[in-house]
Amino acid sequence: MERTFIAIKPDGVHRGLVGTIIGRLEAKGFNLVAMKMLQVSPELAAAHYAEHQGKPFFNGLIQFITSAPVVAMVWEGPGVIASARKVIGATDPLKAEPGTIRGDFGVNLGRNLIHGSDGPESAQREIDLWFKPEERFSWDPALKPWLIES
Ligand code: IDP
Ligand code: MG
Repeated sequence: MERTFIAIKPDGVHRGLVGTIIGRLEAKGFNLVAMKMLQVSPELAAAHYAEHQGKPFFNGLIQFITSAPVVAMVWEGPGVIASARKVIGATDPLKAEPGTIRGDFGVNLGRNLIHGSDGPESAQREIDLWFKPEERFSWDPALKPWLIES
């Protein structure tokens, strides 16, 4: 079963949207298999956003993501990597469709509330970066037969 890394960024925490955001992923039918709140170190931030090193927004992004606690999670489900990106919406909240998290709750690119892995390789890399194996859980939701046809 596929897994993806999701983080509620400092703006989502400050704005009291943690429950709403988690609720959307739960309601979709995905399965929460790891979760913690943490203050991100500059080292973790730089490793997480390594692909953006050197871009004009990089320093501001690192400053922002380390400025207050984040809620880091791993979600599991069929096709969860691409589907969670759809639930999250386009990077720029002004371009994100209504019904998506960014489309419904954001107005600014630098304050877009949530991160989601963009593919299988980044998902694996980010899960390994943020969570030790013993912090991840494998469990079958009681509703599984009603979510997934066997
Ligand atoms: P994604 O989060 O939708 O995958 P990326 O292009 O990977 O988008 O960018 C990572 C994060 O960097 C974005 O979520 C956003 O917070 C920030 N970011 C991207 N482009 C800009 C920009 O042009 N200005 C400010 N922040 C940006
Ligand atoms: Mg990205």
